[in-house]
Amino acid sequence: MALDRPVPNDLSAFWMPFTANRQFKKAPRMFVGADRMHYTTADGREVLDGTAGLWCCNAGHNRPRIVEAIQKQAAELDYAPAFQMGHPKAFELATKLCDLAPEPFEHAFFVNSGSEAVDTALKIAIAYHRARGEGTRTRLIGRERGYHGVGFGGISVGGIVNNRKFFGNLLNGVDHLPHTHLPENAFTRGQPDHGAHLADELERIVALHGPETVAAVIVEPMAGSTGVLMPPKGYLERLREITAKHGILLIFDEVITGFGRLGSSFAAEHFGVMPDLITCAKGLTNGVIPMGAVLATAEVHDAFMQGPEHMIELFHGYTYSGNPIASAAGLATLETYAEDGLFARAAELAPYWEDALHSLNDHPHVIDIRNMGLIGAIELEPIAGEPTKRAFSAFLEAYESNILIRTTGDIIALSPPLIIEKAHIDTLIGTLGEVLKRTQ
Ligand code: PXG
Repeated sequence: MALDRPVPNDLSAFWMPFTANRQFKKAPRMFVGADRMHYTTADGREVLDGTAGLWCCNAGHNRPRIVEAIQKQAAELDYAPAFQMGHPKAFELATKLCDLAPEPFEHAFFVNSGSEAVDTALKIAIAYHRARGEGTRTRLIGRERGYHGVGFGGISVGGIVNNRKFFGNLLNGVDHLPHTHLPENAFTRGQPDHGAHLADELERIVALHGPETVAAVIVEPMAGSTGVLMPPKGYLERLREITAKHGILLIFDEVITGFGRLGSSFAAEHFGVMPDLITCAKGLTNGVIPMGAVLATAEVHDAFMQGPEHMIELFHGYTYSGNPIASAAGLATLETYAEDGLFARAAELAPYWEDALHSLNDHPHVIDIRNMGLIGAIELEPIAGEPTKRAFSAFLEAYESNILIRTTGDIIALSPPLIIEKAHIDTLIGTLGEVLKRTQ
């Protein structure tokens, strides 16, 4: 079906994010429509979405409830000032979000992206200690290979080298735990057996600086962008134990793992480990309108609620925090998840997904396959001296074969909308298998 939508012939003005601009503009890959599990390309092909956009369209595309909510809200109240004023839907969404989140999370601070959620959480952590009279706790600890967006806070605690090395000195007072990618865990289904001991490095870092200087530890409970690394069994529990022992806040960055990806509302619930702050975004509005949130426990929130009542308690916020149209999209998204039972559906489909993925274990260049919930990763042996090239070729070949996959380094990451059917899984994995056979 050729769509009657012109594609501009001058692509030079748009400086594209995280994209090989010159390569793209020579051979553009344009989406012009989307519905449920498929994108429509400018040349009229239907492409099966193996990545939920960028890990965000968990309910699939063009969901009527969300579309209508946005249209209605735009006509009813387009924008309301975010500071010292309110509108009902932001409060309603905060309540629904906290109801959905595990029990200790009672408050939501709205932002517009995962990056903003991370910087907000880091600031809340530092200000929390200060509010409690522990102003020496300013140090932040992230992890090698961690991805926490692209703000200066996020890249400072993050551990992806290319996202850091071009940008100067970053925040000071930041340390990193070792990453958890161990070769002995290759081809593990679900959580790997080896690696809980890597959390003990936290003791060493804390001892080096003194616990009274450490504000927070931030990790992705399941590391997504670096190529999908599951937490080793016992690892998150150990991080929680050590942080609690030393009065350090634990932040789970759930920008990817929130909203059903692992078969539960949040990874905190899935793993049964409760942090003090959770960051989320993406699936909060099904990716349709930019929005994120930091979820806080009553203990963290209440530490700020002191001093004269006319005083602002936290000097932080964004023009678009809790934007009415984003709030309407968020509410409609949470309703869609509930109505379709999508989190339970992800859990139910996970074993089928796992078997399908691991059926690729004998394909050329495959050196590891990992999975959990409706997430999967296939790691390829890099071409000697040309890292990332093999996976990127597979990505281009996959796109030509009508499936959308995502690559990072030489790892293929898959994270389909949670509405995926078994037949779609067969097509996605079957086509990917053919692509791998053709990839040099
Ligand atoms: N934290 C985590 C854990 C993320 O995965 C962010 C923060 C930043 O979110 P924003 O909304 O500022 O982009 C992310 C974003 C990929 C991919 O293919 C992952 C992200 C974004 C784009 C691509 O792995 N994660």
